[in-house]
Amino acid sequence: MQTLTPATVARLHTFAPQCRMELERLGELDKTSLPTVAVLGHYNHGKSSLLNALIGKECFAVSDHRETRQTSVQIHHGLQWMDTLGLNADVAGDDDRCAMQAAHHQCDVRLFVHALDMGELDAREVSLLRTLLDEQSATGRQTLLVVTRITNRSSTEREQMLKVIAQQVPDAACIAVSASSHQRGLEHKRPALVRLGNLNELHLFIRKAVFNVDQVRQDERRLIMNTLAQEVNLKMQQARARYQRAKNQKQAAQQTLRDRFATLQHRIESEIR
Ligand SMILES: Nc1nc2c(ncn2[C@@H]2O[C@H](COP(=O)(O)OP(=O)(O)OP(=O)(O)O)[C@@H](O)[C@H]2O)c(=O)[nH]1
Ligand SMILES: [Mg+2]
Repeated sequence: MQTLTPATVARLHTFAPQCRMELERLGELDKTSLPTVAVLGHYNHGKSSLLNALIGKECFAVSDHRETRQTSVQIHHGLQWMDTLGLNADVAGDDDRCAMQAAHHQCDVRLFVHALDMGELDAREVSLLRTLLDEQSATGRQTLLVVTRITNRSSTEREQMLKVIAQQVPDAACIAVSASSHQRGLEHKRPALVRLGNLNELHLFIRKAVFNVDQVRQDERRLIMNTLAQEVNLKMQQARARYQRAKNQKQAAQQTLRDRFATLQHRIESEIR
């Protein structure tokens, strides 16, 4: 597979700064890393709890207030599990940019986490999900909406709210889970509680998505290389057009000078005669 040298990448950053996102993603794709599954979403919605339940170990800190302050990665079961900073907590700061950068550049499967007891998705969540789903259509990189904390509501309320959410993002695949029911069910050996947690369905989704990661990465790489090639071609065409214009102007100026010289020569000759 053709890879770009660091010098070429540096030149492309200067030559086509609008392709910064593509170049950064390409840098990640060129590192042959394990498939990466990331959680993303508003702060305190249960992202870290969900990862702990998926891994089966308390690897990420959980609390009932804003907790995760930096992107962190744990390797388990042959995958990289990435916890990101909660969105909307640090409006003036850099948290949202860091979380979105991680989601865009560093991971293969995105789990967009929303707590059911917070009601329907807000406008920001809808907009972020749409961005990720549009990107999924273009590249094949998977995004799943994971609605968590489902047992904090009655089953009727739960069904109603899930319907509303499905209408907000009709094209999103969605799985409803309860990380805490899953964990408590395992702790107290209660299979029905584990089933209510519904983590098995989520594991299945992740397994399928990860199975396709190599192919998706190759397709994504090809897509980015095509975009870069198109950008370089466009810049070359623009440079050629500028060169041609400058050449034409130079020829026109030379012709004007030649004409003036001929007129002057003619006048001098007639004055001498
Ligand atoms: N009832 C219930 N509570 C949950 C569940 N998942 C998480 N919680 C609680 O929700 C709160 C937030 O959980 P975290 O996992 O720390 O949330 P987070 O999204 O990682 O938060 P930040 O790191 O601040 O972005 C904690 O009090 C958890 O115990 C769940 O499935 N059910
Ligand atoms: Mg967290």
